[in-house]
Amino acid sequence: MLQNVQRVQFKTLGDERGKLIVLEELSAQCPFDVKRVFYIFDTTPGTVRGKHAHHQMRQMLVCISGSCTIRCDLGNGKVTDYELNWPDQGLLIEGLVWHDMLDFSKDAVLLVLASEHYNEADYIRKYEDFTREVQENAQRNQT
Ligand code: T46
Repeated sequence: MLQNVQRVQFKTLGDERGKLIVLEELSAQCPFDVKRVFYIFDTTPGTVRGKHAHHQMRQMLVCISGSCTIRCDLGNGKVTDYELNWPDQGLLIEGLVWHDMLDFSKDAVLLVLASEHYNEADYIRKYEDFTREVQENAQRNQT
């Protein structure tokens, strides 16, 4: 498990009629104030999305249908792939994490709960800017 990335197992409610999962802001299921929800679906086969990090945004990713892989890179040589393939699995990404989304199944629907409204200024889209910020943070934390 990478620092800044956490798998979350959601509590499933349900009965003989089926299953139900509740994601509420500031709960154990989602520990931040949710300002935005978006979802990614009908992805072109073989495509890789993401390829960025965020300065501030916290997000919970849930593949509510099908499957996909989230590749998380901390910019210090630590890279981990997380497969999401069931609606009771969340991936909480906080802090500086370069993330790619890939290996989408045809039926994949990736739901994202976000802690901030959309703001392009929060994106780090160049990998070298990302590693520079990671190094600056590490130096700041040492002093
Ligand atoms: C992330 C991953 C997991 C908006 O106008 N508003 C929005 O809220 C979002 C999310 C996107 N857009 C526009 C910006 C682009 O012109 O939609 C277009 C596609 O966005 P993007 O290329 O950033 O999509 P992904 O799949 O690479 O990344 C998205 C989120 O943008 C990002 O925050 O962490 O999903």
